[in-house]
Amino acid sequence: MDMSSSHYSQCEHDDEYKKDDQNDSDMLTALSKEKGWITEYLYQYKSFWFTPAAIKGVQKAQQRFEAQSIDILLATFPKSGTTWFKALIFSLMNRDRFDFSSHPLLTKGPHDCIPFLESIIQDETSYQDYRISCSPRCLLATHIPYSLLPASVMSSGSKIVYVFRETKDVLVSNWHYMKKLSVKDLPSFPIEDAFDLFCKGVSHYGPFWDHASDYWKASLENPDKVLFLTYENMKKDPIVCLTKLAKFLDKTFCLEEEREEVVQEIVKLCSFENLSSLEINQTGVQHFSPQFSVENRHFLRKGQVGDWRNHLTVERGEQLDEITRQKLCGLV
Ligand code: PAP
Repeated sequence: MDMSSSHYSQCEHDDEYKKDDQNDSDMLTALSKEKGWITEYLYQYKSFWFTPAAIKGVQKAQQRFEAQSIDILLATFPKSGTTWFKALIFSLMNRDRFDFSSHPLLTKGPHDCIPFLESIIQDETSYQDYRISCSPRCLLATHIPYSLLPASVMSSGSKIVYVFRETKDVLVSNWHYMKKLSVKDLPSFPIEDAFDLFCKGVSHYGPFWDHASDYWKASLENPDKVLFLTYENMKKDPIVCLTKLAKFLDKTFCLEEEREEVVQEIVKLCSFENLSSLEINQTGVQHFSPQFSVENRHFLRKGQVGDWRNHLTVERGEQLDEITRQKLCGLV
C-alpha cells in the first residue's frame, strides 16, 4: 500500500472537512435562528426550520441524489407515522421475496429496512450498496420539505407517498420524542414551550402546515406521482388504505393473494402491537449517523389517535385546530 498517497488523501480529506465546517458556520451565521427543541437553536433555511445537521442532509441530498423513475420515496413530517409506513411499504414491495414467518421485519427495525435519504446519502458507499441491494426499485424515506427535494425526484417521475397525521398528535409525539433524546443537563422542556414554538412554525422541518400543504398540492397536481395518505385512515381502515397504496405503487394484490389474505398478513406484521413486541424494537438501536443514534423503542410509543388529550388543554387544542383550519383549508 502506498502510505504516502494514503496520508495525502487523508490530509486532503481533513482539509475538505475543515473547509466544510467553515462554510457551514458561515452559512449558519447568516440564517435566522430560534430556540431549538433539543439543540441550542433551529435555523431557518429556505423557509423551513432545521438543525445544522439536517440542513447538511438537505444540501447533500440535493447535490448527490439522482432519482430514478421507479424509485419510491416515503415523505413525512417527523412523527407522522414514518416508522409504520416504512414497515408497510417494505412488506408490500417485497412480498414476493420474504415469508411472513421469517420476515426481515422480525429481526430488523423498520428504519433499517428503509433508510432516510438525507442520512444515507452522506456516505456514498452505504448509499451505493443500499441502491444495489434493493434494485430495481429503491425505497427511501425523507423528512425534506417538497420545495427542497432534489430536482431529480420530480423530473424522474419517481413516486412519492406522503403521510399526514393530525396536528395535535404530531406536536405531542414530537414533544415526547425530543424529551427522550434530551441531553440530561439541558433545561427541562415543558409542553407549553413546545406548543408555542410549534405554533410559530419552529419545529424540526417545520412549519408543519407548510410541509403538509406543499405535498398536498403536489398530490393534486400529479396524482399518479404523489399519493397523500393519512395516519388516521390507515388506523381506521388499513385494508382499504394498503390496497390503495399497492395500486399506486403498481403492486396490486392479485386474486390469489386476496384469497391468501396477504394484505391482512402485512397489516398484522406492521401493527403497533406486533412491532412493539419484537425484541429488535425493544432493545435495538438505530444508528442514523456516527453522531446520532436512537433506541428503536422511542419510535414506538403509543401509536394511538387522539393521545394529545392527555397532554394539551382543550384551549390549546382548539388554538391548534384553528391554525390548521386556516392553513390547510380544504384538506381538513
Ligand atoms: P420519525 O418521523 O422520527 O421516524 P414516526 O415513526 O413518524 O417518527 O413517528 C412515531 C409515531 O408513530 C409514534 O407516535 P406516538 O408518539 O403518538 O405514539 C409511534 O408510536 C407511532 N408508530 C410507530 N409505529 C407505529 C405502528 N406500527 N402503528 C401505529 N403507530 C405507530
